[in-house]
Amino acid sequence: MGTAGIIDLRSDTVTRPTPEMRAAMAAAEVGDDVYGEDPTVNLLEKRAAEIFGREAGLFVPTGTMGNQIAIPLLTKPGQEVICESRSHILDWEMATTAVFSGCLIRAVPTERGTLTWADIEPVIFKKGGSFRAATGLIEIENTANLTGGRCTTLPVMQEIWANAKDRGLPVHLDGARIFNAAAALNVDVKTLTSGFDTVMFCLSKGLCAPVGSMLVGSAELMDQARLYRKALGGGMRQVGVIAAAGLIALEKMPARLHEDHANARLLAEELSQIECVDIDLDSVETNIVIFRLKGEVTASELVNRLKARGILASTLGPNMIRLVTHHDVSRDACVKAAEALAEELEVATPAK
Ligand code: TLP
Repeated sequence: MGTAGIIDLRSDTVTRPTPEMRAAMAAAEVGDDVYGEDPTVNLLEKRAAEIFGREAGLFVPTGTMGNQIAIPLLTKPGQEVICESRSHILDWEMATTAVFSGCLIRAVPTERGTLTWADIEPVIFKKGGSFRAATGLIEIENTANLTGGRCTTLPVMQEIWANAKDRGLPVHLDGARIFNAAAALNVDVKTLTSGFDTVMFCLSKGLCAPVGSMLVGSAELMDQARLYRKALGGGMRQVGVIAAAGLIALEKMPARLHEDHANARLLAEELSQIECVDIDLDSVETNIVIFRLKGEVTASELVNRLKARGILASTLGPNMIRLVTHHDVSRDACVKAAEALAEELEVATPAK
């Protein structure tokens, strides 16, 4: 195990497979998935498509690959992809949209960190012409990771889908944490994603699978997606050993995500009591807590002090910290982390 006693709040990507997953992995039936012959992968793809109400699904090694396969499926080189200015596809995917799709990202800053149709409409450019490239795609991230795990609600989505359809524009979902959004909004994932052309979601974050994400959409798009996956080196052979964990992630793990959300709220509420912490409690809708330090302590200093106490957190900037709750940090561990944060920051804040 090696990490016993560590409270790892850096990300929900750190979750380890559950004992049930490990048993299923050991027992998985496998075949060569590049030939379409891995029964466990085929079942996972079928179940993902059913749960999201789609014709087909594709198992991919990472969320990044899922997004970066969807973009060229829905665009042509030389087009623009509209997304929020702190989107994962812009800041955390190695400029692959430029490299593999030949598209430019049109980043739209918003106060809340999530797009509405009112944010999107003014930046759409459909005509093409001698100067500016035409819009090819709208991309939505739900939940929005780097703005605190905020959700885009169903009515906001419905307005975007309806208007995008009128304009003939496809819409892709980076739903790395769509099950967190569904749990927080109390809407099933099928309804919450019904108007997207393609949906990517991760099995490997809060759902605890060791590896893997899914892309779902029409059978025609998924046939093409399979070719792009191969082009990117994502043909995975006897990968049923991993898909077996993915099936448990998909079927069983979403039901417990509200526990992670309650733990994030606990951390956020404790943090809001600390004088040198700036936190917007309303932004904490799911399992991500982002806050700023107002005093002299920098984010990296605080992260180092926490690390010395066995608590891991991420910096998102000189004064910004991210904590992510998940299956492998219990309520008690979150209480401990909140106490440690208060102690470190109260020591750090000069007494009045
Ligand atoms: N997010 C990771 C890091 O890359 C930042 C994290 O720790 O949160 N979309 C979203 C919204 C994501 O948060 C992530 C991963 C991805 C896509 C990419 O997934 P992977 O890591 O499987 O490529």
